[in-house]
Amino acid sequence: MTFLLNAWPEWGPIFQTAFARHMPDQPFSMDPATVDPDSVRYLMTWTLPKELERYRNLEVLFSTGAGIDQFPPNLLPPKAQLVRMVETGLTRMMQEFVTMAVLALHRDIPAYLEQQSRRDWRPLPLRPAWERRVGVMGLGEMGAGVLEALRPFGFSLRGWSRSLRETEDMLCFAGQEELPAFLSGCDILVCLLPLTDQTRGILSAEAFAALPKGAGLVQAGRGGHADQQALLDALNSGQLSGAFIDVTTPEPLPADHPLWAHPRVILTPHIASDTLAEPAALAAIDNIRRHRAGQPMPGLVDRTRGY
Ligand code: NDP
Ligand code: OXD
Repeated sequence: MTFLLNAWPEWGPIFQTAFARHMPDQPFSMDPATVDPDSVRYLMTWTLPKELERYRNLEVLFSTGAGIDQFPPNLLPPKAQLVRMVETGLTRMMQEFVTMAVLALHRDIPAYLEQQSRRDWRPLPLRPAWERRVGVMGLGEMGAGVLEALRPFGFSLRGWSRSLRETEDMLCFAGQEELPAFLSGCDILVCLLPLTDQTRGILSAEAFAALPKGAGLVQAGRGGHADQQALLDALNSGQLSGAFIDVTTPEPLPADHPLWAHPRVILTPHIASDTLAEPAALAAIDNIRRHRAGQPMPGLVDRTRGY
């Protein structure tokens, strides 16, 4: 019943300590060369290891991240359950990043950075938070966490998901048919969707055109959500007044890609949030306990939905 960790070497001692303290009966290994492949019941990894098919008795495949789109569906063991990372540290770091980006867009920081580069000292019209509409695509662990963090600033909040939410303190939209209505009221749009067949390319020319003129964008989902040419066109035409882009296709972008040098873009190397070793170990231990007891595991992926 081994738990095999395929991750950064520095995670090893942290997991070892956590298992020794909280689940001493659980065999733990980081070494595919010495582990008995038939004993591997649990595997935690970011990408699928090449020897995956040796683990014939694998029961749960844990992603070290919130996303599972890095796992090619056709290579996944058909019987293993798939669990993505759900832990509060990951959500809290995303709350920090998106709050920082939304406030920066709200207070026209991309425009002021451009003005500064021209030594242009010129105040732009101020707009209070209660007159700014912020919309979040994806209302899961990340999206819901971000909305909670934005609430105290008094923005007018809205959210879009696959299934309709019932909340009193924001406008909720659901499904493809309500997407244009949702987008038309987003002065700042935050993308926190998983990448699936349904969401690939969702930040399209049509979507950007549906936003109010001069909207801001925070793209922290996956690079595959955005049509990058449509994104550039929207920035160049002023349809988008500024963007924080944390995820791209490919990562990193080629050195000559226009997004690197765009005056209205703040580009970060996929750091909106990240999983830390200790909470990841604790999340794994909690899930193994639940799995052994036949209880539902937080982060269990519905393979038919793709997230
Ligand atoms: P969840 O699975 O908890 O939430 C996904 C949300 O997206 C749900 O609200 C779901 O709707 C909605 N959704 C899925 N498909 C559609 C669709 N076709 N149309 C409308 N809404 C849809 O995921 P998390 O919140 O934990 O993570 C979301 C994503 O954030 C990750 O998959 C990853 O891409 C990204 N991420 C990026 C990081 C970074 O550093 N840049 C770090 C961590 C995550 P419903 O509620 O109806 O099911
Ligand atoms: C994740 C990520 O999916 O860091 O956790 O992108």
